[in-house]
Formats: sequence, C-alpha cells, structure tokens
Amino acid sequence: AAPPQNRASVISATEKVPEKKPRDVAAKAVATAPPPPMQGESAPPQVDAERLVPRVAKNEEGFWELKKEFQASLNPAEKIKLGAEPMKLFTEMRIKDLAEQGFAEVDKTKEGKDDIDVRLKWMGLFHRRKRTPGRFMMRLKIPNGIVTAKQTAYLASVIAKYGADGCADITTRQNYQLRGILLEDVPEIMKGFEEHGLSAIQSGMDNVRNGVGSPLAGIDPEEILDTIPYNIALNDYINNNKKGNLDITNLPRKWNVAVVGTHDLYEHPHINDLAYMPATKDGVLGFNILVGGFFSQKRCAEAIPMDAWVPSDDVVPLCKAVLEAFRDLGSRANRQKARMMWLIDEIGLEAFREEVAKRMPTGTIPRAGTDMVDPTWKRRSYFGVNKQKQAGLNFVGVLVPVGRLQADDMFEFARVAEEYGSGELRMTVEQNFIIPNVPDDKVEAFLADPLFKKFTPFPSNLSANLVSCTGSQFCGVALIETKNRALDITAQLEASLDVPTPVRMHWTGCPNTCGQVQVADIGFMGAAARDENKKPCEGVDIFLGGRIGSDSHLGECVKKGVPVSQLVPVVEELLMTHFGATRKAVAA
Ligand code: SRM
Ligand code: SF4
Repeated sequence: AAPPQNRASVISATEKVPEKKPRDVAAKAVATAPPPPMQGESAPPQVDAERLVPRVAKNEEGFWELKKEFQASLNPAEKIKLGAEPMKLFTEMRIKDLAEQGFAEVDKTKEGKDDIDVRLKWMGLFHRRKRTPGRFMMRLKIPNGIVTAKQTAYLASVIAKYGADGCADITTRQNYQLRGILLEDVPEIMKGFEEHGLSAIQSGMDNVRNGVGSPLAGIDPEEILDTIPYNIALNDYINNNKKGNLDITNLPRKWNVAVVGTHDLYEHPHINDLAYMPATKDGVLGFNILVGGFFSQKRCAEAIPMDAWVPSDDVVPLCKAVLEAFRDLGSRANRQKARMMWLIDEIGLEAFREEVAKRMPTGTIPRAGTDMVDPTWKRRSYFGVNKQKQAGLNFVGVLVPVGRLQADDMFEFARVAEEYGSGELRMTVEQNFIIPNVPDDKVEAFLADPLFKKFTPFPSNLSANLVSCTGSQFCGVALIETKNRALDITAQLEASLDVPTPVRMHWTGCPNTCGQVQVADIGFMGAAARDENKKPCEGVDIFLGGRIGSDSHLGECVKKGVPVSQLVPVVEELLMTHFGATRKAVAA
C-alpha cells in the first residue's frame, strides 16, 4: 500500500495558500471541537411564532403539500410539484403509461415535458435534453457505496444494450449513475432493479441524496465504527424500503447525509446537510450532529455543530426529525436560498435545534457528547493492498479514472470481485473502487489480473486523487467538458513534472460544484473565458487550499477565467510553488 499521507499538511506548509478563514457561517465546523457556547436548554428561541408554523400539510392521499397561504411566491420547481405529484409516477406506476406512450408522444405537451425533464427525477431519471435528447441518466441509491458483483453485472447489462450510448459513472457520493437509458425500457429496468435489490427512487430533485459512509466500514483495523448498518437503516427509512417515503419527497431542496466511521473523515462530513460524528456520552456510543453543510452557485457553507448527541439507536429518528423540520419550515421562494443552512441562518441554530428536538420521539435531544475522532490523525490512502481487521484478508483500492466505466469494465470488476474476493465492491467519493476480502494467498494473482493494467491499484500522485463531475458530455448546465480534459491535462502535467506528494485535483463543470472544487488542493471550476484573440472560449476558475479531515477548510478562488488551452503552464507553476513539484529532466 502507498504510505499514509497527510494531505492537509501538504498545503498548510506553504505560504501562498489563502488564509484559513470561515466562510459565511458564524460557527466553523471542526469535527472534534467542543460545541460552541449555546443558550441554556430551556432558553426560548427568539423567533416569531408565525415563522415556525409548518408550511406543508399531509393531503388525503398521504402526500405533503404546500398550504394555500404559502403558495404566493414560489420558484418554478415548486410550481411543477404543485401541478402534479411527482411520486405518483412511481406509486401509481404512471411511468408505465409514459413508457407505453413513448418518448416522442409524451414530449409533445407541456405536462409531458415537465414529467420528462423534472418529475421523473423523483425516480432517478434525468433526461439529458441538451446533450443526448431522448436519453436519460439513471441515478441509483447505493447506501454506503457498497454493491455486489451481481448487482454490478446486472447494471452493466443495462448499459451494454445501448452500445456507444451507454456508460456508467461512480459519483462523488459513492454511487452509480447509468447513461443512455430510453424511456420505453424503464419498466423493464425497474423489474431488474427489484430482482437485484436495487433502487433509483428519490435520488434526484427535492429528495435525500445517497447516504455516504466509510468505504472501509467493517474491514478497517483502525475504524471507530462500522457505518454500513446506519446507512442501510437511513436508506430504508428514506425510501421506505424502496416503496417510496411520501413523508419526505417534498423537501424544499436537495439534502445530503453522511455517517462518519473513520478518523480519516473519508465521508466529507463538513459538506453534508446532516453529518453524524462518532461520539460518546456517559459511556454510550452515539453521534454528535453537524448540520447545514452545502455547496451551491450562490454560497458554500461548512456544516456547523448542532450541539446535539444521539445514541446510535436514534440515528433514524434524528434524521427524520431534521428532515421534517426542514420540510415543514424551509423557504420555497428563491431556489438559490432553499438549502437547509438558509433555514438555520434565518431562524437561528438554537431555534432550529428546538424544532428538531420537538420532532424527536421524546421531544428532546441531549447536548453534544465527547467526539471520538482523533484530530491529529494522518489521512491514509486506500489504494493498493491493505490488511483488513479480519486476519488473512485484504482490501485493494483501485483507481477508476474520473469514475467513468463502460459495460465491459463493470462486467470485469464484477468478475474479479467474485474470483478473488467475496463478490463485493465498494465505491468511494473520489469515484474509485475498493475490492474487499481478498485472501492473502490470492493477492498475487489478483494483482496480475489483466484488468489492473487498465485500472491500477498503484496510481501516481496526481491521478490517484483526480475527481471530476460529469461536465458537458452529458450535463446540460456545464460550461466546459471536464472528465476527458481532467485526464488529458493530468497526463500532460505528469509528463512534465515530478510531483513528490499526492495532490488532490478536482474538476467541476459549473458553479454547482458537484466535483467539489472547494475541498480540493487545486480545484478547476468551469467558467467563461477569452482566448488570446479575445474570443470567448472554455475556461476555468482555479481554487486553492481546500482541506479535508479534521482540519477541514473550504478552498477559495485564486484565479478567474483561465482559458483551458493555457492551463497547463499555470498548473505547473502552482504545483511547483505549493506542492514541491520539479521539472522532469529533458532527455538529451
Ligand atoms: Fe450535483 C445538479 C451531477 C454530486 C451540487 N448534479 C446536478 C445535476 C443533476 C444537474 C443536471 O440536471 O444535469 C447533475 C447531473 C449531471 C449528470 O448527467 O451526471 C449533477 N452531482 C452530480 C454528480 C453525478 C457528479 C459526479 O460526477 O459525481 C454527483 C451525483 C451524486 C449522487 O450520487 O447523488 C453530484 N452535486 C454533487 C455534490 C457533491 C456532494 O454531494 O458531495 C454537490 C455539492 C454538495 C451539495 O449538494 O451541497 C452537488 N448538483 C449540485 C447542485 C447545487 C445544489 C444547490 O444547492 O444549489 C446542483 C443544481 C441543483 O440542485 O439545482 C446539482
Ligand atoms: Fe453538471 Fe455543473 Fe454538476 Fe458538473 S458541476 S455535473 S457541470 S451541474
């Protein structure tokens, strides 16, 4: 295995990186910091009682609808939701009618277009109208990023049918997305999902996203706790055991959750709307709660401590209470101000805490306990062959360049997981695979398998940490192409420089920052730029100084509008100045 790395120290050792300063939240989320001073348990929150009146109510069919008095100024997505309940595509199987009518027919009317472009996202179906009209991306939910070889092979068979139009991605929330899907095939795919224990419902729009956990859960000799049971329990609640949870399908906005199980903080707690941090209270195992982390075009905020602790048995009730407080009270006017942190800001952290406590089964939540995360921990690399906590077994981290997979690749990963491991695969938020449970006596054969010529377990310092969002190949809001460009530019940098330390480079095609440039050592965000002839061209804003782990800190933009054609020398300079890179000797 590669030696342990301390990526935080890589950048903090340099001077030119932006000063560490909290962004637009008063309290900075340091996972292990003691909770900030709060008002006493009984202090009444200073919020107008009217503001705390729930804005939604359950209708006769069991769906949560905006009350009439709150329907005055709504963003367009809220209007579409009011127009027709998106979840009925699933609960009443309206999807079957759409599939029977066929894409062209459905697409003729405004209602049909709204189904295609918006409502189907409740079922994880994202129509790619701008880039591949008529074809859908299908986003699954893979709690904790753990899949079986059989599930992977099945998903491979789905995209294989679409030839060059089909492929898959591992996402930045350790999840699968499939591409090339045709509307007409969806009922059949859903049948296959059911047979394979898979689901795509409630994975898009105003729903909870894939629950992130430790990719080493249950196999890591150094772990604090195994996050898998928690993420499975959360997911079972969130989609009601794949039957759809009508209580939380009309949130004001998307919502992210993570459960932390390692000192390494592989789970990125600071950028989730809700994060569970392992903590004890009076000797009982449980979690301290962080809330409100999110990225968006207008604002990026790190999660803040809610000064709350739940025993491990209350993970689901707490999630339910937070989601219901958000559902009931969140603003639905300006979509750019609808994420949960805006609600926390508006009513104040203590009032938000009260609203969550009110919705707990006991009506209260204990104050924060003692954090179990070691703040001095050096984040470990998961690449290569690593000993598991189970004697005689190993997990192997393998690079999947920018998370892109073709059907054949997936069949092959399924094969090696069965042949050398236990038939399990794990995905990481850096868009890679970990194959667990490889016995000592199979490691050599595993490493010699031809698949690992294409997908190396021993990546270089730059490619090991390369992350990229979808970009303009499929994403309609992208300002630039990302995945291929990230690979191409990284290859050029590796050809010209020796880079002595891992550098985490992230690419994202637009300010939505799905590729999380703010957590990267160096981040590239798609932006408008002008070339040397002043002509508009694809460019990037460059971010520096993102830190992950206990010393988490969001990176900041240091250079704007750099044309991608001029990027290589600019990044070479950054790598040499901040990360100790040196130019390779030119062969005589
Ligand atoms: Fe994202 C929207 C892709 C992780 C912030 N995201 C989109 C859409 C659906 C836009 C669209 O309709 O085309 C993208 C689909 C493109 C496609 O065809 O794949 C998209 N987001 C992705 C993925 C696939 C990026 C990747 O290549 O890995 C990730 C899927 C995760 C998953 O499995 O569910 C993905 N998106 C993220 C993250 C990272 C994270 O969660 O850690 C963020 C920032 C964190 C956050 O949300 O707080 C993120 N995506 C957004 C936003 C901005 C949210 C906001 O509050 O404004 C949008 C736009 C929106 O929701 O309106 C967005
Ligand atoms: Fe699309 Fe922008 Fe997200 Fe990239 S960051 S996937 S371009 S929405």
